[in-house]
Amino acid sequence: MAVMLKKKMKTFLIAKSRRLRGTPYTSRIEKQGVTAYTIYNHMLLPAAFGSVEDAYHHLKEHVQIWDVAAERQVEISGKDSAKLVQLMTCRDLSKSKDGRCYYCPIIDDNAGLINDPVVLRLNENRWWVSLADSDVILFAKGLAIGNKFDVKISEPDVDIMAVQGPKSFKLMEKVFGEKIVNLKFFGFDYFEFGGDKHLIAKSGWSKQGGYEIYMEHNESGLKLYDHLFKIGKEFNIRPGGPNLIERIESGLLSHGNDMDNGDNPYECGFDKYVNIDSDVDFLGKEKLKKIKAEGIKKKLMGVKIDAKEISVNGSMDLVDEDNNVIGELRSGCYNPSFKQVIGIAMINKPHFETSKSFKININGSDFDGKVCDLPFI
Ligand code: THG
Repeated sequence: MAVMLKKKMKTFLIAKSRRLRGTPYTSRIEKQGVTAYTIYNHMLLPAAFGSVEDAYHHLKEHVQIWDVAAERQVEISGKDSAKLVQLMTCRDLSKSKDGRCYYCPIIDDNAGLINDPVVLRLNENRWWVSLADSDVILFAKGLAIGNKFDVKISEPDVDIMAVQGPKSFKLMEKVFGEKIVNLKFFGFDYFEFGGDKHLIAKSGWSKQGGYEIYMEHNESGLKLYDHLFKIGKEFNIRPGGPNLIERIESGLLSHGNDMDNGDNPYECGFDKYVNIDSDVDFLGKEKLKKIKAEGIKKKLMGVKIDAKEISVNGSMDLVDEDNNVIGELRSGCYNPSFKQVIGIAMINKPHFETSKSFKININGSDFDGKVCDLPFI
């Protein structure tokens, strides 16, 4: 995942190949100074343009454009498309509306998380599932084949650029007028630029506000990318990417880091996206009822650690005063506003209560920490 690249840390080049795809924006961001990539859905995702801490302060004050083309779409269309999308998620989509986005845990028959995408209802018979990092297209195809559903499943050429930060509203208003400011959170509509209509949603993987432009027309879309940088100078615009510091303090979860197929939605605090009492049919429903009745045995919580730096790659044990493991740290970084390390950890029962203290070993030394609620702010 995104890391703070310290001088003392060894760094390595990424060997690009056909299997590890660039995006339509790659040549641009490489001119604009990208310094680190992570891999997401077999694609390059910018993780840093220099200091992640500088980018954090900038994101909270100004506006950034992010190449998040790695958030791939699975398009599901056809007569049974609504049935298939519903089968994959525990969120009740029976009252969903065209032009709306829905954050939807995708789970398997054992209620293990497979992904946590944003689902866009283009219309009743055409959906985009905007993915975190796992191969949902294969899961969807398997389910469609097994159930003999009448659907088409594809990965369309859609490459999202996100416009994030408090000044994103003024910037986008300059291009698209007042209508775009009035878009509801998680609503989307089509906006004209360069002779094409572009799907734009009020959404994004930060809590600083902004939009996501689902680019389908590369010629006008890349003109829009360049145009935003040109007219964005007065808003101190910069290229960026999902910011590790900001997304942790905002409690935005990262599939594969904070949770994976070994965790269920209740353990991840997704209760409001679980509808076991509705009559819709989805995988894992019976299992979820059982989990609900029995209660969860671990829970994602926030942690605050009295340390000035950490690099989480893998899981790190959290132990109590008797050296018993009480949970594992899954993401974490130094936060300059909290002036300590904050992170996201899976805490075992019965320890998942706020203020529970623990110790963690970082580079050979023990540090004190406390469990807290998510989000941090
Ligand atoms: N945008 C789009 N696709 C994506 C992401 C995105 N795919 C990958 C990844 N991000 C999926 N994960 C998330 C996690 C959180 C949110 C969106 C996608 C999010 N959550 C809000 C929150 O938690 O407050 C709102 C949730 C809600 O409305 O219920 O935005 O960012 N296109």
